[in-house]
Amino acid sequence: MNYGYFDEFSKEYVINRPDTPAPWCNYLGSVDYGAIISNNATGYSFVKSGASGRIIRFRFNSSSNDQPGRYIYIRDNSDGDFWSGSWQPVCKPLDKYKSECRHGTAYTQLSSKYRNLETKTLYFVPLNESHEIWQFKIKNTGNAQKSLSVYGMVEFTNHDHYENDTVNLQYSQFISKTYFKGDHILQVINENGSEASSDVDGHCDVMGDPSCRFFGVAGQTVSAFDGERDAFIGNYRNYGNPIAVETGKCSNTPAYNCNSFGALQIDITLKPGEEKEMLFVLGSGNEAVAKNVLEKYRDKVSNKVNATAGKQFEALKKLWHARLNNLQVNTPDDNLDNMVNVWNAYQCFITFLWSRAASFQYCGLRNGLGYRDTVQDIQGIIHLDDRLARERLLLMLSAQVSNGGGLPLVKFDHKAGEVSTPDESEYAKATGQSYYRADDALWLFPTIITYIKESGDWSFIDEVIPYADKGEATVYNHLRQAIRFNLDRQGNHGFPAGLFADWNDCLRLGPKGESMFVAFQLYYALAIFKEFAVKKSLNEDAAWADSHLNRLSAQFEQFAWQQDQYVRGFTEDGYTMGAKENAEANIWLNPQTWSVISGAAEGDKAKAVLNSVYSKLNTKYGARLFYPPFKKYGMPVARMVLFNEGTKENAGIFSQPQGWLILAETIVGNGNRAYEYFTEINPASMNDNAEIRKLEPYVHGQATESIDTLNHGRSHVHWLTGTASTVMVSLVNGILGLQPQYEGISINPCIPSKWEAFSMNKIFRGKMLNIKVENVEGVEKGVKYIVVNGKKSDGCYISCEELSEVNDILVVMGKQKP
Ligand code: IFM
Repeated sequence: MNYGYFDEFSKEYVINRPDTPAPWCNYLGSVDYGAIISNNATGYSFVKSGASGRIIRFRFNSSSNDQPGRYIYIRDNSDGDFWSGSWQPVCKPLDKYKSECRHGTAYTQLSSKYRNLETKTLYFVPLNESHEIWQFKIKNTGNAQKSLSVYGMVEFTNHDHYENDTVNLQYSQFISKTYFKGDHILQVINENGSEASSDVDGHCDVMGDPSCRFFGVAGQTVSAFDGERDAFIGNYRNYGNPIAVETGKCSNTPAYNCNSFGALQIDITLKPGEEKEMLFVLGSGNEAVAKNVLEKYRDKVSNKVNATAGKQFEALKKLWHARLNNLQVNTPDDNLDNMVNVWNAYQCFITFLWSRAASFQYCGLRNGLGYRDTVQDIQGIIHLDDRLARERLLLMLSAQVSNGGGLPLVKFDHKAGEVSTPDESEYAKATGQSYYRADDALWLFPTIITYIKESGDWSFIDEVIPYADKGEATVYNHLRQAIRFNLDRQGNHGFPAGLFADWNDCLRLGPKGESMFVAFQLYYALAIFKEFAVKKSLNEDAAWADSHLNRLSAQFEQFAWQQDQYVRGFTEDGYTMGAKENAEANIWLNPQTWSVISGAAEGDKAKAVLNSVYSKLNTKYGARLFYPPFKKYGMPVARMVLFNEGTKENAGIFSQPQGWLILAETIVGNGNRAYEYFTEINPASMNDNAEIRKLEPYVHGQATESIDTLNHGRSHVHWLTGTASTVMVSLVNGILGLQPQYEGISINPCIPSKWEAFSMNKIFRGKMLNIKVENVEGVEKGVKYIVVNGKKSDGCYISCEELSEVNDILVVMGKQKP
């Protein structure tokens, strides 16, 4: 069953049935003002932080698909019938009420048709602003004049801090008030607090300081208001039947010692064919800010909505589309195109921007950037915006501790050179994290090499960057330290220790237990470091890296290899995790894929481990993290036993590693299998089975339930997941084969053999590459020759010198001469 479709031309996903299996969401805004909105206008907004800057309420995990949100009600005053611009919360019967939701790049437009009245509401946050716009238009498509009341509403939080608002009611209900100010409702929290410490936006996250929000309207006159929630909704009622809308009259009640609210009633008449517009504006700031903001959107003479919001919206769309247009592809698979061109790319940016802060599952309490997550997230946007990637990389390098490890949590107000580390109690107190992870800083290697090769910015390697705690070093030496961190912390076989966790949050291998995932990551890091050392002509460094590469290779063979698979690790008490003879978890996905990605397993070995994965771990919705799930073995080392079998880290189809699997398959040249895996997990491929997957068919989720559950194929935890970047990398670098090099680019696709041709338009170092790939011989991998602006050459490499501003490139795949 489907609930919508991809409009690739407009870069939008269109939902034409509002009763989706879960709220299907979109993100609006920037890191200064963020908002999440569903196809039914539910969701919330916050300034800077979902946890400490929350401005409107949202009830996580509630029934009715999580409410409330940004609702606009319409009442026909001729008979009192009322409905909403989004299907929820009034939920008129779907045979009479038609709706459409268009989720676009940082905007959402909801349309409704009911009783010869059409509404359109465009929700967005203008660039560089701390407020959101709901541009509402209503048109009379019937033959009779209509007398209507329109009500815009928001439920404010009583406190900036989400937790205080939710649980500390004996405090938070008594610090908030609302005032009606003609064109807006002003909410003031801690009115008698210290004005001096309030910041310019009137927003504060320090308890006791004043904080203000406003909800106003431009373009129409307010007839009545409600500043208190229960005055608007009424007792024993809900958002579906507010008393104010039912009776047609807000009661002009401000809030004092209760739940602050913003409801504005606008009474209008519409002649046949007439359309009226009004702009609801929700934001953070005091009365002066509110007046200024609202002023900006109305024409001084007519008092109607002026062109400002329209221009802001165009600028927003232009910015996002320009970003995405840096790579556009046209393959035989529209579902793949939709992901590469719009949705996977957009999800990468959203995950990059919001980390794991705010969604319908993350309520914002994680107030900082997880080291490994963030360094991986960067990889997903490098091919589209290397400058943004560079900025974030600098931040993450400055959050590396001088001992080489990464800070588990990088606070949003990180101050390099001044922070405490997991070795100190202050850090644990401030972040709740008191241990190093084994893998954090190792993620820097693939991200940095990808950044340098995409941008051509080789000088980055010599940039001097402070450490989080003390001292500074070049990027090159930061990387050396990262390697040392793992060399200094080894277990009994000479592999890196698993410490508090590796990529798998649930695996506590400890200071003497060993992680093969980290061992392969270390191998990869050493290979990249050696490549940098050779490029810098630092022979001793190259030899040092080489000696460790050789040592690790021998150890893999001696201790970790079992016929056609690698084990997952060793516990401190000598148990081999992921050994064939184990009753539970006897084959794991990540060590197999990472043995290939790292280059440690090549040729037959690489093929063998991937065959083992295919035969033992694959399902129709992706590969399991391991098999069989833990039921008996578990605590304290394998904490995933706490999850139900087949779920998340306990042998679920964890989504992020699927990207590594696809990439590994492309490395060995299995284009058919890489594509098969991609199709299994591509959200767009599930568009017509949306009732099984449940999650938005345009974004990856954190995990999908495996065959061992009652709901094989159901996915969970939308939007903010490392899957966005791993799958993106596997598509761009692996399947499409776009592989930038220091002085040029290789185009070496690995595709399903049935693809006869495809094309790509990529901006590379400011130049346009118009690439056509032909595959008449039906191979999976291998380029016979390439033609650049009419000049033919063997292989798949193009040097920068060959490139003009705009380039016609033909890549001819086929069997290579022996
Ligand atoms: O790697 C982690 C990530 O950092 C947070 N989510 C779960 C992943 C696997 O445990």
